[in-house]
Amino acid sequence: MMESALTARDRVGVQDFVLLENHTSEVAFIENLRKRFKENLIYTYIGSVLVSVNPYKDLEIYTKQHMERYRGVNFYEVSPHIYAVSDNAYRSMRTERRDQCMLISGESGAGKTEASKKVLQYYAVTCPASEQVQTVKDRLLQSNPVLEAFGNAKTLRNDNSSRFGKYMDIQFDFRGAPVGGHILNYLLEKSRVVHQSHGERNFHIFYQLIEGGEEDLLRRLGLERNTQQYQYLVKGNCPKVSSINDRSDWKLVRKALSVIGFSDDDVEELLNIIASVLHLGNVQFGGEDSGNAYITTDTQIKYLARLLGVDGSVLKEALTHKKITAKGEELMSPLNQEQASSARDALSKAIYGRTFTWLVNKINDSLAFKDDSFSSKNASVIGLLDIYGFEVFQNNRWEESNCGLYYSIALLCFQWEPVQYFNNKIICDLVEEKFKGIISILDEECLRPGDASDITFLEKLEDTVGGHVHFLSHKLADGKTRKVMGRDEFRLLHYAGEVNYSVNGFLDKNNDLLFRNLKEVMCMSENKILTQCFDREELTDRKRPETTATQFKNSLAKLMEILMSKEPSYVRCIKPNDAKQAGRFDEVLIRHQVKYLGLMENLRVRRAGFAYRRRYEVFLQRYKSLCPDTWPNWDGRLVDGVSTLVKHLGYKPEEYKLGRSKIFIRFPKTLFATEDALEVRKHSLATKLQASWKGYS
Ligand code: AD9
Ligand code: MG
Repeated sequence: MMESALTARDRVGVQDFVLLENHTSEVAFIENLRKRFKENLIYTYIGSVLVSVNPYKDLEIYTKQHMERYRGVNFYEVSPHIYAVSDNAYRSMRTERRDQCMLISGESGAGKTEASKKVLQYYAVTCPASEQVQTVKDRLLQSNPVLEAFGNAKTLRNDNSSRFGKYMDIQFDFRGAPVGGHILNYLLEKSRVVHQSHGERNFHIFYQLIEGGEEDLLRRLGLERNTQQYQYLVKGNCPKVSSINDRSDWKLVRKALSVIGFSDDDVEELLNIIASVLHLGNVQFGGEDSGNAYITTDTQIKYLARLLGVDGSVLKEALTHKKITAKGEELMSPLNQEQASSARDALSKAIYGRTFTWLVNKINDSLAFKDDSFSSKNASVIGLLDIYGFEVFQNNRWEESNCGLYYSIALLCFQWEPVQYFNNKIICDLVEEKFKGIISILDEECLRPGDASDITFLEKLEDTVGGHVHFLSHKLADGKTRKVMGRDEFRLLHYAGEVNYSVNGFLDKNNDLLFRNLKEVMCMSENKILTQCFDREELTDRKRPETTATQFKNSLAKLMEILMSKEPSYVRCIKPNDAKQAGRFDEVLIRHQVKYLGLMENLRVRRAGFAYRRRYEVFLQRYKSLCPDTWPNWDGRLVDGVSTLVKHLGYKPEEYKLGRSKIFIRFPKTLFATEDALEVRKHSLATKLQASWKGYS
């Protein structure tokens, strides 16, 4: 009898790592993941933390029936699932009246975005609905394809990689119905608009429009149905992706835009902008003998003038000159070819980036809470955090790398969860501390006239934070050189591991330069979206706008505040292989992720002190069949029932404690034995049942 329970565990592993016999062994940890992965059991708990391994195939585990199975059921009564975590957060929100947040982490392609979509779908299906609520649910769901079209792209690691960070609040009313939502977006990877690495693509929307756009639409926009005609789409040499159907995605996105409440006018203006970016990319420059740039592609300017609603000749001049002030007079100083190309690219990035922010705002308007009888202040909230994935193995170049310094600051500063954030406080201070932190040194160098460069920035860093135990560069304290490090890089020792940063391009990227005269042209645009994106105030404001790093630091601080006010649940996503293939479990890759997701630490924390805690009713419900006094029902106080039950099971006093509403079990071994007993009982019942059935037949 005992053997059959053990055999099952041998085959499918344990569903909670806390139950692993050898809990300090990484090998045992990974072995358990492997067993489960092989059986298509992609979810496993570490206590209440959900670990998820991307199956890279459709498992039939997200049906309506599955949702029903998890609805209102306690965590441990069912097998691990993202729905169980979703339901648990929902119930805590309802019963304890505490706002919740779900922090989803993992490297690029590990399944964070898919997980957050599953959570949203779960609430959309299982939460109560009225007609009005249905509209909100539809809009919440449809915001995804739109944001993904404009903010996701095919990268080497993920065919649908999120190139922006996203935090989404779902607001619920007192009946527990979703009545609104709000999205915060972070750091769209704008550089992708003008350049893609080999094997990668620009944002999906460009391909969708060209492949799926109706004939007359393309004609109006002056576009050809051939992505290879556009400079901004050929850099990665990757027009088609086998897992993506741009044409049918176009239809989905078009429909989603309508559901969210975009008018035909909005859509038209939006597509005018998308097409303009493609035309801008095709604007080419020639060089006069003097070296000054001139535009060789007038057709593009014609389209741009019409689509953006600007004066063609003003645009032409702005693309080839920069306005300077000399002795109180404004002069147009000509740019050379290279400068003109970067001015053009800066404009494309600014247009796309700001339009993306407009899009998020517009979606927020449509998700905003509209019930007069109930204010959003009274709403309960579940927040979903899905920030794009990271890579710790590579050298991190600013923004260009998979994550960039931006992301790494995020990695530095909150390490995905508030608890670890505090542990990581030292590094946070290193980056943030007002006067000598890395960001303020960077800002200072950006503002300093004269010879400021990426290298002087690094030197300043060495002078000010060089002695910090979490900071390394090629310079050693005694003036000697650390040979293993380049002269243009520094290294930070994060909680998750060491990360090298190359300083090349830091200053430029931080300035995010868009020449003033190009801004002026955009402020004159008649495109209704762009008039909202480029505010004339910006031109009059003499104050220097905040640098990108500072902006990010501030928005991150705000996010931290939001997260800290909520009760967190954690989902840790693991990518099983780099080939995006089903059934492949690459141990080296997985071991890395177990390390930098801090899973062994999670497990250790979980097992320290009382490893296992359960509410009385849950514990009793699950194990009552193991004791004749509590089976089939216990009539008395719950605490007495639990006490009777554990005494019957032979728990020793030092093995457990009875709290106010929960039982705390010190050693997983104890629980392990109880689980086994349950398994054995189930097995013997099944055998008996089978025997009695045989008797009937
Ligand atoms: V990135 O940091 O945005 O580059 P994510 O978001 O972690 O990354 P994503 O959710 O986009 O990864 O998942 C990548 C791909 O894995 C998806 O497009 C699916 O093809 C596949 N995937 C992920 N999760 C599941 C799942 N639960 N079931 C089936 C999945 N396939
Ligand atoms: Mg993603």
